[in-house]
Amino acid sequence: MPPSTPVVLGILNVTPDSFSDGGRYLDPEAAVAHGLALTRRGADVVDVGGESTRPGAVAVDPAEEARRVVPVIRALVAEGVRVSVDTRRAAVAEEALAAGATMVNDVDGGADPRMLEVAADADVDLVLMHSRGPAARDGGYGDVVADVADDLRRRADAALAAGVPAARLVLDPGIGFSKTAQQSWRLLAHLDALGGDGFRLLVGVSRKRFLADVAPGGPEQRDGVTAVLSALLAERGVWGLRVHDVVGTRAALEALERMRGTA
Ligand code: PMM
Repeated sequence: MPPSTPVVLGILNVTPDSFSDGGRYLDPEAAVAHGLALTRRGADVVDVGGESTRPGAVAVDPAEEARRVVPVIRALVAEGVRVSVDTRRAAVAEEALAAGATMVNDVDGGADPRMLEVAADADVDLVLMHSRGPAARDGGYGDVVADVADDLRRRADAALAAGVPAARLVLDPGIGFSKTAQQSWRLLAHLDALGGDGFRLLVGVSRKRFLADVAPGGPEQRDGVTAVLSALLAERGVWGLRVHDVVGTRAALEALERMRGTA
């Protein structure tokens, strides 16, 4: 049987400085409108973040991060939208969950000492993303695939020990985070090495700089290759895709279904 169609997470950055949509949705009304638009276009989940992870971004105070995301999450949940909160702070995750989010997406892989406990207590899905520090830098790997697999396994073990059930865990290789373009491509080529323990995988390639190798131009010129990768990642059995252009990814997934003869 072919793998099932991945869950599509639409990206909503309520930040002044994210690399492709920074500043567009800092106003709560604009953010909610975009979250609803992402849902109409076919996002299964809207992933709301209040802190940019771009290289050189200024760290945001958790109170400010919560102030950005909580009203937006509350409004989207009231409209029936499934919301994930993209945060590395347990305090922000707690407030987001109280506002109705049902998934925590942590780009620090549960490094905040309280994060794993917060996710376990709330009994929600927890995405543990891999990173060894700043974006687009070499993280000092021996073999990037083996090292990322080991790091993720350790983070997953910590989450299991903190009481997060295996069925609630999602692992993410953190494409572009402390990885050169070449390392990001290598991880995509060897994703099977990461899903070996049976955990679900989420992958975020959308508009990232490593794609400039194959799609020259600005971030939005990378939507085409993002959609192509969405279909290829679906073929590899990836559980979730985190994207800006939901329309392109939906079209790619639909085309894949038809190629498989299942649509
Ligand atoms: N990438 C970004 C932010 N959050 N979360 C997960 N789980 N995986 C990712 O690859 C990821 C993420 C950076 O991209 P953005 O600035 O466009 O949100």
